[in-house]
Amino acid sequence: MFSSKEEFKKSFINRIEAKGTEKNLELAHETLWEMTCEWVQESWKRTNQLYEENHDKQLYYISIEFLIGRVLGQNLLNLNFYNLVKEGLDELGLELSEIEELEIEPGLGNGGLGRLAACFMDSLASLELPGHGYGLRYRSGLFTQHFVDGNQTEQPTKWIKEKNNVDIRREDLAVDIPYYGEVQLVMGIDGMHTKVENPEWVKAVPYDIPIVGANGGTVNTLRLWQAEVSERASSVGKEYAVYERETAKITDRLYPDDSLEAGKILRLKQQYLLCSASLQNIISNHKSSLEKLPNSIAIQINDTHPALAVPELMRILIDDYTLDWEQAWDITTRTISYTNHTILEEAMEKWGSHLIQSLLPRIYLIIEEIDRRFKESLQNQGKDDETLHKLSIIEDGVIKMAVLAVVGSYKVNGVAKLHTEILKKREMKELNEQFPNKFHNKTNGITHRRWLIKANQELSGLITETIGSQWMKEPERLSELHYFSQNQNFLQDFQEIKSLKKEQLIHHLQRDQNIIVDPSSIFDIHIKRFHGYKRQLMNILHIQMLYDRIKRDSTYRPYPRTFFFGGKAAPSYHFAKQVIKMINTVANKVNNDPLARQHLHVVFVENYNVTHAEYLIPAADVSEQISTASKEASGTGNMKFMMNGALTIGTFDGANVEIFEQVGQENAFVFGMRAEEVMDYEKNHSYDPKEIIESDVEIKKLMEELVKGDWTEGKANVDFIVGQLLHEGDPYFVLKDLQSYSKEHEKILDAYANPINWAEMGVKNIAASGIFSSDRTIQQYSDDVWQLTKVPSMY
Ligand code: GPU
Repeated sequence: MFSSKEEFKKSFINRIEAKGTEKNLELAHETLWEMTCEWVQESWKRTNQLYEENHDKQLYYISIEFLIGRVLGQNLLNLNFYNLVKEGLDELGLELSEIEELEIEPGLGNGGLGRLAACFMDSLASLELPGHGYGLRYRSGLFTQHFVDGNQTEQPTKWIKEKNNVDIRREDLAVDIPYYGEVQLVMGIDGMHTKVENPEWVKAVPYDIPIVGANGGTVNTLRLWQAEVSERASSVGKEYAVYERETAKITDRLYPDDSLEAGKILRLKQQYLLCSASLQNIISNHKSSLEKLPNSIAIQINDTHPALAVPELMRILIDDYTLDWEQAWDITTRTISYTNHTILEEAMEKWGSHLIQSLLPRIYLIIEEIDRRFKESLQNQGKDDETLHKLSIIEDGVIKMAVLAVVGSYKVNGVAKLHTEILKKREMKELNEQFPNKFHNKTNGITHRRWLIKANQELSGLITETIGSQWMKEPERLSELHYFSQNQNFLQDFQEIKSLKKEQLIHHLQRDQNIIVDPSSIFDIHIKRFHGYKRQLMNILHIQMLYDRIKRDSTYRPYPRTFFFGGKAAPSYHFAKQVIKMINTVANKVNNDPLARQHLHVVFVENYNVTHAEYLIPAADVSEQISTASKEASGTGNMKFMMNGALTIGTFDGANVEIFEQVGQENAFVFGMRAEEVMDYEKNHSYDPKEIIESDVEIKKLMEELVKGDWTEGKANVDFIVGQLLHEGDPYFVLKDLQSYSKEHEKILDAYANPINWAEMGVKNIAASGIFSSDRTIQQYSDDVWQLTKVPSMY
């Protein structure tokens, strides 16, 4: 450790010189990384020692995704070394930000769910709570996206390097995972036991990533499993080379395509490896007092991908530790809790029984027994067939993972108030009635350390100058800014910082993708995964409307706007890919039209990821949160924008509802259908987009142009878009909400015309955003679900 800039510089130079090679940025990165690892190491060791000595209750957060983003800068910041290192390097003629740019971010997640897990890790460590993550170490993270003729192409992202990786291999903690085999009863000294004979063993090797909390005192662990051939695999019933290949595939990539059976087996193998390896690892540390397990650990499963944790914990307790069913069930259902992240029917995981039965025969028997006992108890309570059907875990040869997760957990939560209400009143109504105290809400949050302190150091600095630094520890104190929302000097400073962040984004995009943007335009940003319900299509249709208005009406000359898009489509999600293609086509047309270009600019940021987000969000004036009401469980991008002073244009969906509640609807742009309305239309099948088209001349004209192919390139593109809007009945109510969306955009222009007023609204958003820190979310989980105790790091 060092305590001054001079010491840092000395130590840095010594190390560089000891390497004796040519000096370059790469070498500086390597050196700084090594130094950071050493600083982290000390606290990591001490944190683990403390946990062991005190027997503190530990939380384990199991998730198929952890979208952690770049690590170096965030670690330096949490260690409180960032500024010192930055200044030290400056004096040596090096730019810390350039060194940071050399890090390839590990894309171990798709979007919101994975980024939430990463924010939670940061908050747990920062609140000095004993909470760790378990995930998978995919060799290729989320694919790299490129556009070729406007179409998305996908390339594997190799993030693992030869050396200096962010994680540390722990060979000593490897465990074996059994697949296939035959279940047999064997006689032991204390009676009959179940055993799986001749399984195909795969070794799971953990790689640990230190999670550095604020001020560097607490360092928790994110443990990622990698599949490898097992030493016990000599007797596999197939050719060894085939076994080797199949094994390597297990942790090869995130969400392998599961449209075919082989892909389904692979996903199931991943899920089981994650659950079994994590639970074996957890239990090996607690085997001396298994009856007390619910007092010494809590396990949170992040959606249903890790729902096999329920039968796997049962298996370990019964088969490996000879507990009887009742005891094991009691322990399991007081240890595991579950978070639901969606009500979209197509996203609810279901597995064919035959798949689980053949790949995981013992697990299948346990699920069957859980289901049998549950059904028996329901029948004893006199439940009708309809209720039995809703509550069954196994039905018609299918296993419903969400029901398994609810039955096997002591607490179940949704991720925003509206979402939890929909779960309780509709999607999981019968389950909620059966287990009235199980369901609760935990509105998502984001770590203000990455999304404000790190991503917007200038704004953080201004906030600290204005209200002191206590807000960093207690983000709800951002409310003290409210008072300054009338202060002209403060508003001016805020505006200057916004301009600066715009310049930084422009510089970043120019370097990365050779895009040039007008810094004085309104930055209107729509970044998230591509999905029908997120309605990127509505945004681009609106841009077409604006283009038409500019062309048609010589008095319509709106203030210049740059519409940014960013996001990836799942490789097999054809409709989403067609929307991407269409946005690129529209961008081409609009950006190359000399008249329209003076008012509109469409920018599609290629390969949207955490790093791009850190540039985009602080530069935003307008945050697009326009999902079909009821479909977005929470959203978390919405919170990041708000915290950086962007104004939201959004529907009453997910956490938007709570954002509007906090900041007041007068400081946001709210439009569109309510969740109730959408769900009623869906229930009665009573929405007909043709009625909208017939009754609205502007939309009618737009549709005619679309059909003619004015806005698309290639027949497939027209067919998909028109097919969705017309023949498939516009399932996400794009046309229905289009005019109210457009009106709200006009209000944005009016508001922006008064810059001081606009800044005032932005500041009010920042002031109201503290509650959306994931520190609040994590504290609530801890109080209501996990019952963790703070372990002061004494640092
Ligand atoms: N979400 Br299910 C994902 O990112 N991936 C998933 O597989 C599922 C949900 C998202 C929700 O769509 C989003 O609304 C929410 O904010 C986020 O999870 C975190 O809860």
